[in-house]
Amino acid sequence: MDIAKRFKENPILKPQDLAASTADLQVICLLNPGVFSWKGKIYLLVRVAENVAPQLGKIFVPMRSTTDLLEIMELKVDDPDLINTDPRVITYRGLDYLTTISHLRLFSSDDGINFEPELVALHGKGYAERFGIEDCRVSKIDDTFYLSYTAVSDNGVAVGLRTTKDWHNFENHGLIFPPHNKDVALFEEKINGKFYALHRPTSKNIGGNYIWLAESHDGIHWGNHQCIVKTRATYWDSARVGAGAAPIKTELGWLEIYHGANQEHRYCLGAVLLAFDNPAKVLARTREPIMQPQESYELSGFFGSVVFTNGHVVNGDELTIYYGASDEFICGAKFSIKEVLTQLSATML
Ligand code: MAN
Repeated sequence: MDIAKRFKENPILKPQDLAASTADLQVICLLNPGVFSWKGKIYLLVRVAENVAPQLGKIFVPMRSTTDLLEIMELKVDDPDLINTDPRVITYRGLDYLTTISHLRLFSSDDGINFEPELVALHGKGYAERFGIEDCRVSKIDDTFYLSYTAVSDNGVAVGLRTTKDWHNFENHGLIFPPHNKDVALFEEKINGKFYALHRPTSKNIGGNYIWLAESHDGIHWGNHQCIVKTRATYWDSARVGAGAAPIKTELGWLEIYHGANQEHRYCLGAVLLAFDNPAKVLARTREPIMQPQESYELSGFFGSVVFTNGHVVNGDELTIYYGASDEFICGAKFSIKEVLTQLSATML
């Protein structure tokens, strides 16, 4: 059952609201913000996806060179070596490329609804981020913000980590999970002295797109990987599942809002509950989505029928998620944590 109370102001950010990062580019879509509250304000670290202006009969593929300069590969739509069936990704001569290049831009707000741009912009750096950086989770552990994001390049889809204490100086830790992996959310407190993170490796042959748990002594080097949440045949989350933002501490356990998609690439949100001192143990999982694409801005856009979250703020019982709608707009919605837990308790395993 959809129990989300969407902001009446949705969408709260649209591609037209932003200037492109350089004169050569246009902002095509805004997606999947990381979220945190800090010094009395709410911040969104928005994924900004760009490309050059479209031209009839042509496809442009933006990427960075090995020295981090912007390069555009130009293809003809009728090129026999081109497979162009997904607006997000093309295949050319057997290799996959993204149709936009993403970076991350910071916005702040006093009321959680009206957001103003800040000066911070993070771009891909180096060979593992040549196709951009995406869908950043922001977890605050002690006085450090951990930014775990999808790093895309011709080497694959991997997970990069940068840390900051002041949103001014950033330390780049390189890749913390090699390809193919994404959707990494660090728990915001240590459990029995160890860091924990959810991640989503993909296996193209045996296995699938499942949520895994990993542990670490320093938040950078990860081990003891355990597969904890799988796709469910015939359900709304039959093709892929992936973690949202950092798990939320509740009276019943760690509450994780996750995304699931079916074979038709319809993305919905669900919830799982993990045991406090052993988050590898799944206590409950919603059968139905707690949110599904239904508003016009969720049903049609750059890639329709998508609600996807990787950021939220918690205030008592009120959970405010920020989400990407149809891979184009930034929106917000509120949940009652009690209500989500009620849905979950019906499925206690
Ligand atoms: C998928 C989608 C895209 C994303 C790529 C690379 O195709 O999630 O939005 O750009 O993966 O992560």
